[in-house]
Amino acid sequence: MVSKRILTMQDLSCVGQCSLTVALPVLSANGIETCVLPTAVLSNHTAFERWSCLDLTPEMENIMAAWRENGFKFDAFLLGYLGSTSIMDVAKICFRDFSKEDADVIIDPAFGDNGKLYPAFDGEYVTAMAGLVSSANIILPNLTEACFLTGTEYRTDGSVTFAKETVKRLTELTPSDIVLTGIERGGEIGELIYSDGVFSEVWAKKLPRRFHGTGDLFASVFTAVYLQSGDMAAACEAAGSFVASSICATDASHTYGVNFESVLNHRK
Ligand code: PXL
Repeated sequence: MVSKRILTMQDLSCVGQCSLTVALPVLSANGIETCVLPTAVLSNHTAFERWSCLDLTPEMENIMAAWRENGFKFDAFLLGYLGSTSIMDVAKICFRDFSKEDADVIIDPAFGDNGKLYPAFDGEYVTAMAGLVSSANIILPNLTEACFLTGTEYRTDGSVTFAKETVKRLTELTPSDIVLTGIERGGEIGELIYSDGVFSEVWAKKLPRRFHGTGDLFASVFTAVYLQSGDMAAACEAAGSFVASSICATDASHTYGVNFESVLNHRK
């Protein structure tokens, strides 16, 4: 069987269980040939007090020049935390030059959570991402990102009607399918899927603890299952369940990411 080949483009945080250090093992363990285009090298993710960051935009261009000569093409792309607006222009060139026919472009905007932007980002980054999502065929924003992208005030009252209105506003930015992640109602957490003009919802029991990097984990499992099944609801269910198992496997003293490795490895 020929496996699908994906290119995942996101930062390499050396410590912190997020972005590439999550996407690479998860996609590979799911049988997908996983190629990487690191967009930046950070000492660790930006929820730690200090971090260093080297923007790799110039090297990405060198890498892509070699790839053109080698004739590489990809069946799919998964984008997460990129790091700077210049990388978004590189990403568009990358889709143009390295897509196999009908390649899937899955973009997790990955710039904020809990109503706030991550520390390294500002309005300019959000505007550039609002432009980039027009190239996607699936986007995976959380409610914070959906609100920033559409200029909507963030609300935490768990209204599915508000989530639907926000998704409708996102359709003005992109023709893609939309999976709004991590929406909450009562004791549940779920996804709102918008595809071909139709909404559907996936719900699961919400766990009381929150950790960093769970959005990246969700996006990686979602992408793996979606590429194999073409079923967005099944991909949301699998991703939600994997994230929940990883949270349950994480010790309370471990604060910067989740113990997804033990779940990948089928150990308790
Ligand atoms: O998990 C998202 C993420 C990825 N990469 C870096 C981050 C964050 C979230 O803060 O800082 C560098």
